[in-house]
Amino acid sequence: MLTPTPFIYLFIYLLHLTFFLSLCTFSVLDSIILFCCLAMVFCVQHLLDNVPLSLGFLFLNTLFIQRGRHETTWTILRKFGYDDSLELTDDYLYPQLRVPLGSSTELNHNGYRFLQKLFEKYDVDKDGALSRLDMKNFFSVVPYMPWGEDMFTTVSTDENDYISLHGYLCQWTLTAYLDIHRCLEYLGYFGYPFISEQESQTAAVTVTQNKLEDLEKKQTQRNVFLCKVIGPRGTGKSSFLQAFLGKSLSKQKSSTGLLSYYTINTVHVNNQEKYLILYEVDVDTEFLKTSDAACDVACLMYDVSDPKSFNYCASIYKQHYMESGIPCVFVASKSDLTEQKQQHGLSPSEFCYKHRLPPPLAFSCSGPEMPSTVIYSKLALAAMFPHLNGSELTASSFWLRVTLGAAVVTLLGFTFYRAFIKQK
Ligand SMILES: Nc1nc2c(ncn2[C@@H]2O[C@H](COP(=O)(O)OP(=O)(O)O)[C@@H](O)[C@H]2O)c(=O)[nH]1
Ligand SMILES: [Mg+2]
Repeated sequence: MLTPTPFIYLFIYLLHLTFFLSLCTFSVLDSIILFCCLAMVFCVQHLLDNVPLSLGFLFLNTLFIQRGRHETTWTILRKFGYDDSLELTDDYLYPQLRVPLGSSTELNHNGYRFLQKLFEKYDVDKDGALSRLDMKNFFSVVPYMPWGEDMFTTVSTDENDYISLHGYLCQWTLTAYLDIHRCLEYLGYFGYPFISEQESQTAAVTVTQNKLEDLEKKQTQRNVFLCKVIGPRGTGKSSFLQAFLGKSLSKQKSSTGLLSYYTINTVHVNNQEKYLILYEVDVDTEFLKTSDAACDVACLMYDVSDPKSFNYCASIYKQHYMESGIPCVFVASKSDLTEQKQQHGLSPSEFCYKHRLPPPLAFSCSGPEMPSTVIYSKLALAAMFPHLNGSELTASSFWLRVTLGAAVVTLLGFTFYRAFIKQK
């Protein structure tokens, strides 16, 4: 057996390199290259027992792939006895990422840039949307389709019901927030580390600071917030979620797709664009554990035309949110209908006043026009600044006015006093 020295390794790799760099520009010669490549690999492997050739071998195949000659790499692999069922290693697909309790996961600039480039690559007709066929091609490198039919009611779509770039980025944001390990796996299948020249998929992700630290500092760097929309069945929660995607009630009724429990879109808060996730919760089916209440803002929804509905919201608030520190916003849905007196002892406004909550926000999506987005921005605002609940905001502006008034009175008093002294 030959004892290889570092010089021999270098010589072999240089030989590989020179050979391929000089020939691979001639695409017709691919088969000759392949033949020589295999011959060389076999010969050298035969000569040098256990010599680690994987680096050179990978380099050659990377060259082929980069030049769009994928079939050559497949031919090489088949020559070595592999079939179509190649699997990536778990180490590669599932890189370690620690997400401490109280932190969340978001895609960062690297991640969005990579995903946008992928979108542009698969948007063959360049119409700014992925058709069903584009989507199928897009996910052909993943062993299973990660997003189901409900994706079309989770994010905004264009007039053909195709996924727009905005909707696509929203869907990725949701995946990164809800299941980061799944998200890293997909990024792995799409070749993120190689294409973006990063060590692993984790470079596309940011783990946010603990929420408690945000609360202490009264500010946050987060870009994605979760809002639970809670209320009895029939209140209009699903409609509220779909209205967030810009669909009025009549438009919602004309679409037949499977309704998602999640929707995600962007909102503007203090001139910043943030992602807001809405998650629908039926009070009668969920809320078995305290952890079910966890979110960045709770939207407690009652139906103005149903006298019993506010009772449910009030009891959920008292049981799960009153002491939680989670900001709560009451929403009076179906405000286009005649308001009925709620059976609860206090009226919704009195209840909110008593608990130092902002007064209920009226909402309706029954009109033909696109539903207003104001209410969603208010929810995101409450999520971003949990320490400023509505009543505190009102209170602070009240104290601001008192302070300003006192300052003006003092100034006037001082001016009169000076004038009086001068006259004397
Ligand atoms: N008039 C009116 N009806 C609404 C409005 N929003 C939803 N609905 C209707 O209320 C019913 C229940 O709505 P849905 O969103 O399914 O309630 P969920 O069970 O809380 O998800 C449906 O028939 C909707 O058409 C609204 O703003 N105005
Ligand atoms: Mg529903």
